[in-house]
Parts: sequence; C-alpha cells; structure tokens
Amino acid sequence: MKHLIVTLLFISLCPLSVFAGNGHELWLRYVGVGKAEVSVNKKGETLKISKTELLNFWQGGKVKLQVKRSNAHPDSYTITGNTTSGIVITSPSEQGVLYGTYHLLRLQSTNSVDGELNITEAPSYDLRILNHWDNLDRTVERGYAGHSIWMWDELPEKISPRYHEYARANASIGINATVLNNVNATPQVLSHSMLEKVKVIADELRPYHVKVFLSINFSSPAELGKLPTSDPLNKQVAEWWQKKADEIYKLIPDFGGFLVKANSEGLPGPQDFGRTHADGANMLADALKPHGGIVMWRAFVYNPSKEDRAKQAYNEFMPLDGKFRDNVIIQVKNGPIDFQPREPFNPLFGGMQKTAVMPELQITQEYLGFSNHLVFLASMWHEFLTSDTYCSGEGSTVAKTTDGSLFPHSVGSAIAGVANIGEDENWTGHHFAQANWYSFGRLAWDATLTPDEIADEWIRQTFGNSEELVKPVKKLMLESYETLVSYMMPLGLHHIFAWNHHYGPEPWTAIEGARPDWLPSYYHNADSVGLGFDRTETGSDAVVQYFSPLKEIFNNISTCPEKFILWFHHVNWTYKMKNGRTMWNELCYQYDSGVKDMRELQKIWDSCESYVDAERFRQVQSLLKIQMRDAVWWKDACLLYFQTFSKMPIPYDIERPIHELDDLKKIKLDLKHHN
Ligand code: GCW
Repeated sequence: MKHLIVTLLFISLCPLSVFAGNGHELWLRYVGVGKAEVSVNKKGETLKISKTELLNFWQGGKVKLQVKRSNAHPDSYTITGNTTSGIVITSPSEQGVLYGTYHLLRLQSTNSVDGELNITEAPSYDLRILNHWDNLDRTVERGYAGHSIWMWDELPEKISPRYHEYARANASIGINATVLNNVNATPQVLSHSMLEKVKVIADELRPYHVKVFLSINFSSPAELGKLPTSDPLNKQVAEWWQKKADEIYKLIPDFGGFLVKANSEGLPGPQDFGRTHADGANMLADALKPHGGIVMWRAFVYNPSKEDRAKQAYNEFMPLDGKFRDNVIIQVKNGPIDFQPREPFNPLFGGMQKTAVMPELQITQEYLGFSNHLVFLASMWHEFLTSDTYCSGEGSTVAKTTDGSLFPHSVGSAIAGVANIGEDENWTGHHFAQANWYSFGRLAWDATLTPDEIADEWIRQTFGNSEELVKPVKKLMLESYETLVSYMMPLGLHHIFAWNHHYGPEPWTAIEGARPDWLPSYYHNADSVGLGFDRTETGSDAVVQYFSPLKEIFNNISTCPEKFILWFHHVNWTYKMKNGRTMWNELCYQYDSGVKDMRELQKIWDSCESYVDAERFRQVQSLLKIQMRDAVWWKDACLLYFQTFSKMPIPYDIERPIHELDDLKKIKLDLKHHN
C-alpha cells in the first residue's frame, strides 16, 4: 500500500515520467489515477469501456452515463454539468457515450474543464474510415512505419494486443470503421481461412465500435471461385458474390462492405467485360444489400491517352451520376491527380450530385517526405474541405457537398483516410505523423475545426500543457505545410518526383517506353518559353469541369490563384507575378523561402528541448536534419534543372545552390521496399 501511495505521488508530480518516450501511447497520455464515481443506465460492452476509462482517469467526481433514445444522430452526445455536482454524458447510442467520454477526457488533458459544461456534438460524417494499404504478407504499400499491424500468420489463434490499442485510439477520435487490406487487393483475402482471421479482428474492434471492411479484387469469381469469367452481368458471377457475402456475414454480422479499386493502374474491373463502373458497383451492392453492407467504389481511374489525366475521373464518372444503387458511394481522392503536396479539389466534388461521393485523403506521406518530413496535414485538408465548389452558389464547400448537407443520400456520408500506421513502436514512424492520424479523425468528426484548434489539442495531449511548449510547437506545425509545399512543389507544380519511389526530386526523369503520364515532364512541361500545364480552355480545358465563377477564375492567368498558377497555366518565365517579380524569380524565391522556413522550424524545435522527453526530442530533432537536407536537395534540383530552360540567373540575394545538377541526377535511392 505504502508503495502504491509513493508511486501515485510520483506519477502525479512527474507526469512525463510515467510514459516511456517512445510515443506508443499516442495522444492518450492520461496522467494520474481516476477519482470518479461512474453510473450507467444500461448494460453493454461499449458502455463498460466508457465506465472503465472514466474510473481509471477522470479526476472530477461523479459521472452519469446514459443512453437515451432520441432523433439526434446516433453518434451524437451531450455533456452537461460540472465537476462539483457531477457530469452527465447522454447519447442515443453506446458509441455516442464513448465519444462523449473521450471528449471529456480530452478536455481534462487539455486543461479545458472549467465551470459549467454544456456541450452538444454530432459528427460531420457518418462513416469515418481508415483505409489500410496493407498486404497479406504484411508489407504496406506506401507505408513508412514498419510492417502491417495485422498479424495474419498468427491469426486466428493469437490476438495481438495492438488490435485493442488500435481500436481504442481510433474510438478516442471518432473513427468508426476501417478497411484492413490494400486496394490493390488479392482475391485471396476472400478465402474462407482469411475470413476467419478477419472475423477475429472484427471481434476485437467491435466493442470500440470500429466496423471492418475489406478491399476486394474484381476478378475474385474467376481467380478464387474458378468461374470462367468475372463479368458483372453474368448470373453465376452475381451468385458467387452473393454467396461470398452470405459467408462473410455469417462470420461477421456487422461487416461494413467492400472498397473497390477497379480498372485502375492495371487492376481488373467491369470494363474488361465491356461493362461500366456502375455495372460493377451495382452487382456488388446487390450482393451486400440484404446484409446492410455498402460499396465504396473508387474514382481513381486514368489511362495513358491524349486526354489530360486530371480530367479523366470526371469524364468517366459524371455520365454515371445517378446510375448507382443507393448503397454505393464513390470514393474520390481530394485532388484530380494523386495526393500531390498541393492540388485544387477534384471537380467531382460538387459535380456528382445524384450519387453519394466521399473524399479520400492520404494520411500516409507518400508524396510528402514519407515519415521523415514533419508536415501537419490538417492544414492541407482544411484548405480542401473549405474550398468553394460553387455548385449550389457561393459557400458550397467540398465539406458541404459530401457531408450530406447539400446532397443527402440514404447511404449516409463518409470520408476515408489512407492510414499511416505500422508496427513501429510509435505507430507512425515520425512522432508528428501521429498528429495526422489524429487530425483525420477530428476533421471527420467535425469538418469545421481549424488546424490551429486541432494542433492545440493534439500538442497538449501529446506533449503537455506548458505554454512555453504549446506556442512554439503549434507555430512549427501550422507553418510546416506551406514550408513543405515551398521547398517541394510551389506555385502549383506537381508530380515531379523520382520514378520508382515518390521521395526525392527528379523533374528530369526520362525513361524510354514509359507511360508518359507517369513522367514528370508530362506535368511540368518546362520549355524555353515557360513552365506549367496549360489546362485553360485553349489547353486541355480541365477548367471546364469546375463551376462558374471558378472556371473563369482558374482560366484567366491574372485571376488564377498563384498557388495554382502552374497547375492551370503554361506560364512564361518572364511573366510578371502579382508582387512584380518574374515567374522565374518568384519560383526561385519560393524554393528559397521553403529552405529558410525549414531552418526556422528546426530552431523552434531545438528551443523546446527542456519541455519534451529526451527520446522523442532527439528522434524529431534528427528527422528535422534529414528534412532540412532534403529541402536543400529539392530546391537545388528543381532550380538547377528548370534553369536549363529559363536560362536566367538565380537571384543573387538568395542562397546559392550547393550541388551540381549532374550529381543530383546520379542519386538513386534504393527505396523499393517502400513501393
Ligand atoms: O498514388 C498511387 C500510389 C499507389 C496506390 C494508388 C492508388 C494503392 O502510388 O501506390 O495504390 O495511388 O491510390 O490506388
């Protein structure tokens, strides 16, 4: 007993020391021991979790948890009362109470419980889902945090403690679903022995209300079922899928449904049989319908053709608007190309109105420095979600076109994030990449949260409440996104990455016989006249896919936002930018400011040393060094290469390149394991 008291005293006096500095606890670093009395008005596994969390960690006295029928959103909750007379958390559902519980603990961890609480929360999106690009051999496509957390070899017998920790972390930020396997799916995932393993994971995640989905391969009937075809209009094929759905639901009664990448990057799909995306999606939707399952059908399709890649998803899917079953959602990446550091939104948002559309964000940093670069993605996603599509007049933001407020669909609203989670002790490789997982969950819950608000809560929970730490770290996070865009791809440049991985710069790559739309020159079009992709009405006319007045704004070089100028225009090197500089000079200053700002971010982190445990401090510090070197590498590579076209000097008041272009061209990173 005495020992316990001493330990408790130690814990409460010395909060940081209760945790190893490995970051494994994520933002759930509750300190101290609960003093709560908790009552519940019902029995249930999920309610029990809420009760235990509060008993363990709530410092404030009585809490009453109640599930009460109402017409409010099932996941919504209210928190009322105060720490003296007691707190009441009410929701129409057990999971709503759980979200309320984590919110209350979040308020406690961020020092925000004071006075009378009167909080009502309901989610922006019904389905808040992670997409794992995890293969069955436990490699992770575009994963930078170690192997997959799903231990398929050990399942179903052995249950890793990670499953439960994963479910808890997700529930704490409102994530309520997950796709376990890669969209580049193997048919084997639907074999009976695999489904028995999936069932065990589903059972582990269920108490936290995280629903399981699978990515499927469209050729499964032929490859796994040995049918002569996988044609979606073939009766036997449809029956095969129905039987498969029956088999799945027998094991997992609340199975969520399928995520499908079809006729995209070489994967099979309905077009192999002369059918449309709607034919394929609807056949699967019919198989899932009796069980309450849904199909998330991806719009990430493009082919090497004369048509601008940025236009292809829209061209393919707009004619199918309204032709999908009511349990299909079209999953669309935020931008029209592919998770680039900065893209305008995909015009399918706001364009497709008769079929439900959901955004797909990439939490894993495939194009943003892997888990080496510190970049706070809430900034990017906020910019995206608040972009005005003008589809129903001013204020028709991307969020409103997808969260059910402008176009309600019976299937509900959804948003997906490609997970950055792996086996690494700290889950995400970089400690600050945890903030991106966190931000995805928080924005899916409340799309109106600002990057500032999210960073503030995350820092307080993850590192502590000391203002000397919160202020600078917040600055570091909030500036990180613009900084990265500046040193990688400013002014709307995109896809000028190395060929076999997407880490470093290779705007020069030319591979004979390669698909032109996989080569950087397809996107930057550097020549003696200028730089950028002409997507105006006299170019590829991608602008036509946007609503007025956006179409006209993008189309006109003098009104096009300069952050997208090289996305929509082929701009003369000597074109005069708004600040009076030539485009070439502005490009140079942008790259230079990326490098300079990185140096500032490095300084900020160093100044926080005494507020952070040594282990996390050092890891972040050494990664910032890599990021700093990479920023210079990007700047030198892009400026020296584009200078061979502009033939203009790099302004003399900025830092001189420290590399030779020929040396940079020789860099070949062996990053194949990341592909
Ligand atoms: O960005 C590309 C990635 C592929 C990925 C694909 C997709 C899962 O480079 O690795 O495949 O997008 O989203 O389907």
